[in-house]
Amino acid sequence: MPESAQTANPVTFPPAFLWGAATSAYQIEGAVREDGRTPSIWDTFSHTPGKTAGGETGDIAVDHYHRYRDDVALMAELGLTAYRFSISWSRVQPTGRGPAVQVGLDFYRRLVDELLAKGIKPAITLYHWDLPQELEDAGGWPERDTAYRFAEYAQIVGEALGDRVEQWITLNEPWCSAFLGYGSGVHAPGRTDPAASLKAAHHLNLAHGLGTTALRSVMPTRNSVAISLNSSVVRPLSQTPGDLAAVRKIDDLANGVFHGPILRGAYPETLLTATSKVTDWSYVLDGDLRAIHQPLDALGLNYYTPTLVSAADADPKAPRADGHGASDHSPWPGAEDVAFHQTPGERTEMGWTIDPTGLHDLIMRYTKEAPGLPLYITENGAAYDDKPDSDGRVHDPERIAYLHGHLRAVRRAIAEGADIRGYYLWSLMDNFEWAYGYEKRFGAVYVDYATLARTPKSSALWYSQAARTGTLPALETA
Ligand code: IFM
Repeated sequence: MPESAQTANPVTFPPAFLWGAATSAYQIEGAVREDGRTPSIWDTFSHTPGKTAGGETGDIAVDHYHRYRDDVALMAELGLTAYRFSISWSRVQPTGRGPAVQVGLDFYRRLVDELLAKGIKPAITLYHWDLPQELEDAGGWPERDTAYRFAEYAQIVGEALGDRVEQWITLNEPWCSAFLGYGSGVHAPGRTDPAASLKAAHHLNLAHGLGTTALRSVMPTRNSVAISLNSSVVRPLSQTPGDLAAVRKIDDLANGVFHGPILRGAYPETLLTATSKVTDWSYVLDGDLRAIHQPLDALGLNYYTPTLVSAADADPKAPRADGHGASDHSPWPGAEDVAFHQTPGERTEMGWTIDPTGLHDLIMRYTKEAPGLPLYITENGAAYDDKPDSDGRVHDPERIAYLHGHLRAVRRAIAEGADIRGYYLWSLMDNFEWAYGYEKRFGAVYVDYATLARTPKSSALWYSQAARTGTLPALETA
């Protein structure tokens, strides 16, 4: 729709729609050695030479642990109505097992109280990739016991915060934990073992199921339990049978491996067949699928860009890598016959093509596949090379255009019947972007890494207006 038409037809959201922003513990907190916190796999990985850009770590990150009050005040000034953050497991349960450290839980109690006092709805993610190192030393996610440890941790946090936090997310993007962590090795713990990555995926699913049950055993029934999946929108390069088979394979490995057991109680047969040379799935024990297939209260969708694939033999020179970081090892076990392509169009600083139709398609897919399940966009956003002007302001029109396009796609899906309850912009502020270190800025708020001063970018002001009015501001006024 041209902008003039958009001004004539304002894009307005339902009154109860949540306007949020998201972060995660290791990316923002810093204070990695304070108050009894022990190393997580990301501390170990980022301190291993060559693993992150410039050897950067989350040691200080953006010092949110000490500045959380100011950060919450900033969210309130921006008019945000929701905030999604994650808990650092090793701050709460330093060895990954046994009793909780109260001082660790106290930090999150204070954060939640601050949010509630300002009328901002907290949404807790229990696991955003930072496994306590001690659990990795005991085998990590390929080890079944890690799922039981997660359930114990979920119960501890549910008991401590379930009285005041209604929205709960068990895992963030388990695909990344399993396949970037244990397959391609570009994420912590940096292992490159295709069989272990599938085993990790199963134990993450089991952790989600057992964690959901554990949370519900200690929390008021009004609370909502969800999972955030970075479900890929997989598209074929052409309509040939080979390219369509490539889509099936990647869709199973990106999506079906999680939503199969979680939403339907079964792994897709096509996934089991395609990976049969990599693993025999014998670690899926009797009762596991029942434990995983818990009714959900909502589903979180994280979306950035679509994935374009073909059969490898259609284009032998096409890359086998997919934009998830450089590695000689593939994060797609059993998919050596699939090639990945760059979707045409403008890209963000991550090299990810900007395509809001992917978000619309993703929402409509789950609207069909999980009828009646409320959806949240738990992450969406873009990295740009933002720099302050001479006046100290940070103008990021590209990010405004990105948010505008994607929020319009959300609104279109609502008009077509999708039950989307809220949107969490990734990210509230610039932060540690994993293997990319601090090079990629996803924040709506700019962070000066020398002083740690926060400055809302023009996108934050644009989003603030949307949050306050429930209507997307026109692009030209931004
Ligand atoms: O920064 C990450 C986040 O931790 C998980 N989802 C994708 C974001 C951008 O890469």
